[in-house]
Parts: sequence; structure tokens; C-alpha cells
Amino acid sequence: MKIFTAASMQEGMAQIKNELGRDAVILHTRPLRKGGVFGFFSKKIIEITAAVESAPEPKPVIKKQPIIESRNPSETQITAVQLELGNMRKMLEQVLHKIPAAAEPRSPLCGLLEKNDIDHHVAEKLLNDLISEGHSYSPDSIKAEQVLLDRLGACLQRVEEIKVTPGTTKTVAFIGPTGVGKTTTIAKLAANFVIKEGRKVALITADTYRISAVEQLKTYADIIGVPLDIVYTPDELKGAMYRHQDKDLLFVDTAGRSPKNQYQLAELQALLETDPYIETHLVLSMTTKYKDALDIVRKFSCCSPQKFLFTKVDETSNIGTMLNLLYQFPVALSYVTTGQNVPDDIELADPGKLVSMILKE
Ligand SMILES: Nc1nc2c(ncn2[C@@H]2O[C@H](COP(=O)(O)OP(=O)(O)O)[C@@H](O)[C@H]2O)c(=O)[nH]1
Ligand SMILES: [Mg+2]
Repeated sequence: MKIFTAASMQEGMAQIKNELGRDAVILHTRPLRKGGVFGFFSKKIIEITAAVESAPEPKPVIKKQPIIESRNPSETQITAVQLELGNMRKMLEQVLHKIPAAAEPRSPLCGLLEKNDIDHHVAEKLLNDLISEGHSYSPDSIKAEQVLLDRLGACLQRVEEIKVTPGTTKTVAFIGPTGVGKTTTIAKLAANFVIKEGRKVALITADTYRISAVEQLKTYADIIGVPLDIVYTPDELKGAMYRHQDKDLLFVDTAGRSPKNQYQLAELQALLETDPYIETHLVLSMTTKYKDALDIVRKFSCCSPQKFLFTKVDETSNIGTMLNLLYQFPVALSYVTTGQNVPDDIELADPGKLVSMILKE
């Protein structure tokens, strides 16, 4: 800072500029009188206080490097943000991929159904029906459980026994895969109709593939005291049916067919088309896995079975498969067999009993 005196402002400014340079700042000015005697003859002057800022160290200029060269800075920023978001999304996806999906909330009824081999889709459909009708299925929802029991019962409700009409001959054929219990079931039914009901019965077998199969049925026929006819062709079946018009009931045994063999199935179909009044029962073992049973039902549908007959209920603790099938194929249910004993281990299906077997805790 420095004080200058000059005759005029212009002169003072010139001095300041000369000594302190162009960047000097004027801090203060005041008029003064100089010389003279007792204030006479003095000259008017100007006192100027000026200063110059000590120049700060020049800062190094840092040139910011744009992330992406672009003529438009806002575009650059947008692109950068988009890139960053893309990376974040990828990271998030990777993390989420590693986290196991949270289990869906399951109802206790759903668990109970699936524990008893009710197919997932069937269980879901049954429960969704309940929900859409306004039933909640909390653990204490006794009402929902009751409704569900009724629904299951309804699936199994259509039970039809073999009805004998006096004066007519009823012919019942049993079809299904090998070893499910067709021949044994025929023996049980024939014995019951003869011994308990005093009906006139004849047996016909089209299972001529193995001698042992014929012998097996011949043994039963002899014990029960009924005739046995062996047929090889549809015409022979027609002939046997004609010969036994005096009987109340004819039971037709057939060879076990593989659901995978189209030729065998077509042959069986031709045999059953002999007479439109033949009542056909598809025999299914409860030891068969649901998926296989589903395949069997689909393949044997070419023979148009009117009824399902379930065997070997004694050999499994879960009979959910029975419900799965009847839920999808609204076919009548006839008998269930519960063991190897002829003639005792057979009974007419009882929906209440079956539901309690299906929904056991
Ligand atoms: N545990 C059990 N075994 C059965 C039942 N029905 C039939 N069987 C047995 O299953 C096997 C095959 O029976 P079979 O009548 O020859 O079957 P098919 O080939 O269908 O005629 C035999 O050993 C039968 O004793 C049943 O309800 N329960
Ligand atoms: Mg057999």
C-alpha cells in the first residue's frame, strides 16, 4: 500500500499506474492544501492511497477428461449414466441369480394333499377352486377342509357295481397291463356272484398268450364250478357269448397289454368291438406310479373303458393316484381289491373310506 500526492486525479493515477502497475486499486482519496503561510497562498493537492494485491501463485490448470468424447456435454453425461446403470443391473442380476427363490407360501391343506400323492396340478386346481369360492384355508379353517373333503368325495362319487338284470346276459371284460390282477379279480367276482348271489356265471378267456394264464383261470373255474371258454378271435368271442345266453354274467379275461404296443391295443379293441354291450373295466394297480398310470389310461382309452377298477390297494399307503385319475377322467369307479385272497379281498368302492385313506395325516 502506498500514499501518493498529486495536483490532480489524472496525475495521481498516472503515478500509481507507473509505480504499482495496472492492477493497483485505489483505497482512499482526500483533498489536501500544501505550502503557503497560515493557509494563504497554499496549493490544492490530492492524496491517494493505493495498493496492489500480492499476486497469488497461479493454480495449475487441471483439464477434466470427459468420460466419453462427445460434442454435446449433456449427451456425454447421459451415456455415462446409462453405462453405469447397465453395469449395476448386471451385478444385481448376478446377485439375484445366486439367491434361492423364496418358497411360495403353502397352505397346510396343499401340503397334506401332496403328502398323499395328489398331483401338484390337481391339488392346485382343487385349492384354487376353494379360494375362488371364497374359502380361506388357514390351519384352523375347518370349513375349507370340510369343503375339500366333499370335493374329493365328489371325484370318487360315481361308483357303479356290476348290475345283473334277470333275463339278460351281462358281459363284462377286464383289460389292463400284465400283472395288475385281472384274472384274480375275475375269480373273486365270479366266486362272489355264484356263491353269495347264486348267479349263473361263465368265464371266457382271450388270454391265450401263455398256457399258464389259461390254466390259472381254469383252476378258478373248476373250484367255483363254472364253465370256461377259450377264444382266439372276435368271432370266437361272439360264438361263446351266443352259447352262454342262459347265463346271468359272462366275465371276459384278456391278455395283459403294454400301453406302448399299439398293435396289441388295436387287437384288443377289435375283440371288444365284437359286441357294443360289453361292459369294459380298466384294471389299474395302485402300485403303479401316477405318470405311468396316466399313460396307461390314455393308451387304453382306445378300448373305451366305462369303469376303473383299482387293485392292490393293500400294497400301498398312498392312493392319491386314484383321485388324480378320477379327477381328470370322469369315469365310474367299480371295485377295489385289497389282497390276494380269492374271493374275499374285493369290495365295492366306498368314497368316504377312500377319501379318509387319501387324506390321512
Ligand atoms: N397284494 C395284492 N396282490 C394282488 C391283488 N390282486 C392280484 N394280486 C396278485 O397279483 C399277481 C398278478 O395277478 P393276476 O391276476 O395274474 O394279474 P393279471 O396278469 O392282470 O391277470 C398275482 O400274484 C395276484 O395274486 C391285490 O388286490 N393285492
Ligand atoms: Mg391274467
